[in-house]
Amino acid sequence: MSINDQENNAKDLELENQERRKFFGKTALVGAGVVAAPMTAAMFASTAQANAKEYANTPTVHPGELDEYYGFWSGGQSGEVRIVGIPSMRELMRIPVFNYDSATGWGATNESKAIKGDSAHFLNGDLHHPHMSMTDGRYNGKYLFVNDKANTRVARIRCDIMKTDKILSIPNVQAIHGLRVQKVPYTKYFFCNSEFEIPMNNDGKSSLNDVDSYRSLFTVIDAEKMEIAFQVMVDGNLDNTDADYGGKYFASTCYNSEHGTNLSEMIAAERDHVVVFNLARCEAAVKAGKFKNYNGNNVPVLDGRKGSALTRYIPVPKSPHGINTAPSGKYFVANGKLSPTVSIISIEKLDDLFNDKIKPRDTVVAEPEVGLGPLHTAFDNKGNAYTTLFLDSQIAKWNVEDAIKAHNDESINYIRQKMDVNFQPGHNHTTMGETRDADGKWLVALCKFSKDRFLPVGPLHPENDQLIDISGDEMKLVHDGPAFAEPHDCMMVHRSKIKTKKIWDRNDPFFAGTVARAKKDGINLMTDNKVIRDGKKVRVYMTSIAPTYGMNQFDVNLGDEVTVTITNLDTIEDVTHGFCMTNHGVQMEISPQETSSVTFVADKPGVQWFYCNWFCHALHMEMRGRMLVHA
Ligand code: CUK
Ligand code: CUA
Repeated sequence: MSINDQENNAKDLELENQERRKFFGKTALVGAGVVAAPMTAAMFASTAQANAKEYANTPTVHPGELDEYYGFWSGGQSGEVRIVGIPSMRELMRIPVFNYDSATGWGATNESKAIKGDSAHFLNGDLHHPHMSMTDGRYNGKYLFVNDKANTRVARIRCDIMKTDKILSIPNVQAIHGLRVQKVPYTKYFFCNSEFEIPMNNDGKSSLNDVDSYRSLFTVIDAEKMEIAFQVMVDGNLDNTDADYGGKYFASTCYNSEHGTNLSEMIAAERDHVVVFNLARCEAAVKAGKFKNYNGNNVPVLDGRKGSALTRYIPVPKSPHGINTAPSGKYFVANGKLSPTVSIISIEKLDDLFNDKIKPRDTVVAEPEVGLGPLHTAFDNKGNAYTTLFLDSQIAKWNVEDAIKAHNDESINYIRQKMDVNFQPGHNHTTMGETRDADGKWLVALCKFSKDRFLPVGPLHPENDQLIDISGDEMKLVHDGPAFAEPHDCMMVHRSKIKTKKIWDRNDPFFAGTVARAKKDGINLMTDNKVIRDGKKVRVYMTSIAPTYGMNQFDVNLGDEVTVTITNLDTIEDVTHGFCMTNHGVQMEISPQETSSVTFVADKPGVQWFYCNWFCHALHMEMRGRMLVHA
C-alpha cells in the first residue's frame, strides 16, 4: 500500500466516522461540552458539575427481577396498546383494542365483538393516546382510555385484567385525536378532540364545499358509563388536550384556525390558539338545555365558538401541537411545532379570563424559545420541563420558573441541557409525570425515525423508543428500544398502583353475555359438554382442562352456523388454552376460569380437526378433537 493509499484510506475512515457520528447524533459528545445548540458559560459549568455526579438509576433489570414501572405504549396504526416494563423496556403484553389479534382472537370472539359493538367490522385503528384514570391528580390504576383516529372511536381498558372492555364510536365528528382524563377530583370524565372539521349535519345534502361551515367538536365522555356527556363546537380544529389540577378547565390546541383544506391554507395564519373549556359552565349549559342535536342523534352539542361563555381562545404562535399540564398545577404548556417556542399559560389566571377581567394573551406568562419543532413536553419533580424538538432531534430540558423570569430578564438562562435523540422525537414522557406524583426518574423519547440504530430490516424501519435517566442534573441516554408501528404517546405508572387478577373471576362481566346465553340453553359451563341444535344453528359447549377438551368430537351438517363456547376449568395461573378450528380462520384464547366463544360457518365437508394452540401441557399436541361435517 502506497503512502498515498494509506492517507486516502485514513481519510475515508475519517469521513465514514464523521458520517456515522452524524447518524448517531452527538449524544456521546455532550459530556465533552460539544452540543449542536450554542451553550452559555453557565451551561458549561452545570454540565461539568453533572459529570461529577453519580446516577442513582440503573436500567438493568436482571433475569427474575421485576420492573419498577408499567409503561403503557400506544400502538399507533397497529391499533393496540403495549405494556412495557420500565426501565428494562421489555415488552410485557399487548392489549388488542381497535385491531384484530390472531393470538387472543380479539375481533373474532363473540365477547370481543360485543365490546367492539357497532364498529366490530373495522379491523384497524390508529391509537395515539393512552391515559390512566386518576383520583385527586394521581393514577388510580382502574382504567386506561385511548383514542382511535382512524375510525373516530375511543376505548376503555380495564387495568385489573388488561383487556379492552368498551369501545365507543363518537358521532358528529371525524378523527378522534387528542385524549386525556379529568385529573381532579377524579376521572368523572375523559375528553377527546376531533381533528378534522366537517359540516355539522354531514348528510351530503348541504353544500359540501362550504368550508366555512365545517366544525370540529370537543367531546366529553362519562368515564364510568362510557356515554357521551356532551360535545362543544369550536372555531378551528382541535389537536391535543389536557386537564388542570383544579377540576375546572380543559385546554386544547388548534393548528388549523384558518379552516383550510390544504397545507398552505392551514399554515397561513401567524397565530392559532389554545381553546380553554370551562367545565362547570358547560355542565350548566347542558342542564339548562342550551344545546342542539345534529345528524339525528341525541348527543347534546354546545356552541363554544368565539364569543361563547363556555370557552376562551388564547392566541399562540402558529400551529401548536401538544399541550401538557405541569404537575405543579400552575401551567399549561402549549408546544409550538412551527414556532421554536412553547407558550406557558397560567392556569391561575383563567378565572379572571373567564370573568373578562383580563385579555386572553394576558394568561401567557412566557413564551420561551426551546429549539426547532417543539411537539410535546414532560415534567420532573424539580420544576424542569422536557420538550421534544422534532426538527432538531433533541430533548430540551428547561426550567419552568426560570423561563417565566427570563420573560422580563434576558440574562436568565432557563435551558438546562439539550440532548440529541435518535431521531425526530414525537412525544416524550416522564415516570408519573402527568400526575402530582411526578418523580423525575425516567424519561422516554418516542422517536419517529431509527435510521441506523438497529440491524436493517428492509425499507420499513422500526421506531426508536429511547430511555433516558433524568435523576441526575444531566439527562443520560441508557437504552434504545425498537418498536413496531407506531408509538405516539405512552404513560408510565409505578407498579404499586396496578393490581391485576391472576386468573379470571367467574362472575366477570367480560363474558357475562356468553354466560347468560349458556344459561338460556340450560348449560352449566363448569360441567357440561353438550351440543345444542337450533335449526341451522349449532351451539357447542365444552370445558377444557389440560390436556383435554371436555369433548373430542361433535357432529354438524355442511352449512351450519356453529358457535363453540369453551370454559377453561384450570385454576393454575398461566395455563391458557386455545381453540383453533383448522381451515376456518378461527381461533381464540381461553385463560384459566375464562369462557370464550366463537361463531363460524361449517363450510367444508368431512373431518375437520380442532386443536389447542396455546402450549399448555406436555400433552398439548394431543389436545385436539374432530368436527365431523356431514354433507
Ligand atoms: S400526536 Cu403523534 S407525535 Cu397523535 Cu400525541 Cu404528537
Ligand atoms: Cu391446551 Cu394447549
